[in-house]
Amino acid sequence: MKITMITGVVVVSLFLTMTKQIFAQDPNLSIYEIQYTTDVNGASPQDGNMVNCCGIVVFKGPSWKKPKLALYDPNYPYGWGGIAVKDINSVGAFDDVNVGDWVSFTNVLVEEFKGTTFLQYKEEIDSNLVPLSRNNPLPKPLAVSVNEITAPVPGGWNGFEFTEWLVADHNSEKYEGMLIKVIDVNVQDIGYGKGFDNYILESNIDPNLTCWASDYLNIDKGVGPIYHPYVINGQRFCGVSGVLEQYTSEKEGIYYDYYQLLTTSTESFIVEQTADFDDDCDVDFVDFTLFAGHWLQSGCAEPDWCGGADLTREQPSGVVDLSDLLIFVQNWLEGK
Ligand SMILES: [Ca+2]
Ligand SMILES: [Ca+2]
Ligand SMILES: [Ca+2]
Repeated sequence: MKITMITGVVVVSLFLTMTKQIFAQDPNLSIYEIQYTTDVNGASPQDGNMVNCCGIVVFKGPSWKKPKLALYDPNYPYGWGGIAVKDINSVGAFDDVNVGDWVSFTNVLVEEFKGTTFLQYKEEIDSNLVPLSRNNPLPKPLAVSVNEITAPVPGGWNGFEFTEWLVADHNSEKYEGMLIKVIDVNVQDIGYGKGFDNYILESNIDPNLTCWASDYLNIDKGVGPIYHPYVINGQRFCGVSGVLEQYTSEKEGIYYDYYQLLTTSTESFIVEQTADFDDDCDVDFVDFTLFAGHWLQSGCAEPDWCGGADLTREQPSGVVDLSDLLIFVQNWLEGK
């Protein structure tokens, strides 16, 4: 009896030591090392592993959804530099986390869930979160062309509807979890995807190019509506930004595998590009020439504001001066 107990204690303590060692051996990985993959379906090579990671919070999901963050590694601005994190049991792990915080996670599980690579925060595996610094500058969303995150292709037909909405390839995978932006698009149609919460954004330059977007995590949408109020058929946007998410599932014989641009707030929608004076959604030398034509002009007033060159709309000065030039410069090459 005594020997059995002693053996038991030894086994348990050995197990604890080993478990501790396993935890201690969690690799410190960058987002890139977790996300980069050559897998045809886009799955992470770290799927199922416990890791330590991570980066700057660029998005925190709305309070009415399961707590979710989007993290960004500024060392990888052009691909494989973003990842989603979920507080899977909603234990309030992200309550004190804000956009702009640089956070470090230990013991989080890498999990492919419905096509997206998540870092799962779970108390039962001793996940921990430490904010390293606050108020880090946020990256500008990376401008990608619409066909880089191309919409799924409809296939199959059961007499009523398509039974497949599948992307032709997973070339969009490198943008998963990243803050990206498409330029000069319109809402071609709404009501797509598994939850009918996707809409099609069509390029105004080439209508053959389309991608899918959704507002289901948009913090300014509110709980009730499916879409942000800006999203109506035919609405043109100079830009729509958001975090890219892959979604795969099967529901009642309909198969889905698509990438959706998840808008994050009202600011995700650029209805008019500031400092774009020729209405082509970009800010370039043409706009600069138009701006310069109004330089030092005074008496700017509604509705023309000196051809729009009096850019300080919140506190209009009535003069086109340095404060307007500053705004112009801040928007230089936007939409390019
Ligand atoms: Ca994926
Ligand atoms: Ca991934
Ligand atoms: Ca322009």
